[in-house]
Amino acid sequence: MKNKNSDHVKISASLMCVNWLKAEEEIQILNEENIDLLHIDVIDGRYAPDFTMGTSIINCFRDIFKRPFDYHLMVEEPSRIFETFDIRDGDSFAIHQECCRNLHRDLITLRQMGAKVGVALSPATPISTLDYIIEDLDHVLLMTVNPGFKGQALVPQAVSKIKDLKEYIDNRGLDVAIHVDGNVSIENIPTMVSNGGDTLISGSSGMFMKEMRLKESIKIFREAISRGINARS
Ligand code: S6P
Ligand code: MG
Repeated sequence: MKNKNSDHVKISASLMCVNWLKAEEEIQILNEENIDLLHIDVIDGRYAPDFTMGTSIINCFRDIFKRPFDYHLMVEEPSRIFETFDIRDGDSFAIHQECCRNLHRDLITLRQMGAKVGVALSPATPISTLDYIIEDLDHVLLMTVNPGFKGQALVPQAVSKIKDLKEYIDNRGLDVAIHVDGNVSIENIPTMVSNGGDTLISGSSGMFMKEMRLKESIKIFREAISRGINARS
């Protein structure tokens, strides 16, 4: 049986939410604190508003962060840019269901390039769009805000969607992890975890907060995860 909720909920820290004026220092803290993954948002200004980082920026952090990269491509037809990434052992990519005319082919291509693969769903995209593809995935990235900016308000119905997705995966006896991305705040974390989140994307609302030191917010973030694990049935 797969997707048994384990007691280790992973944290994937969002690079676009670090304080860019002291980015290296903050990444070193993520290493010291054993943060599992670095979440790399790539936005094309078409599928989602704004632009984030290209590989000249992303690759600056390649050797600083000591663990795998967790790419999230909010890009129309992302296969156009797969070749630009320096894919290393353990790296994963989530590509949007809404952006790929040949989703299965794109996932196979990424796998052949050595990456683990996931599909991202925007809040309004139904779970049923994963029919016939779920068996091929390592993870599903559920967005709990609309793709684009940091610091957005939660889309509340996307939190119950985590529970529905967990049931969907368990009913099929699969081992596909659930990643939760968007407004992962201290207040929202326990429900996101008890509903079945396996990896949380930590951004501006739960980890990179102006008024709190990073080490302190990581501690509080982990305590909120523990409350969520304890609340699992
Ligand atoms: C949003 C992107 C996210 C953000 C993160 C922001 O399009 O996919 O990964 O970086 O969610 O976090 P927060 O806490 O500001 O919502
Ligand atoms: Mg993201």
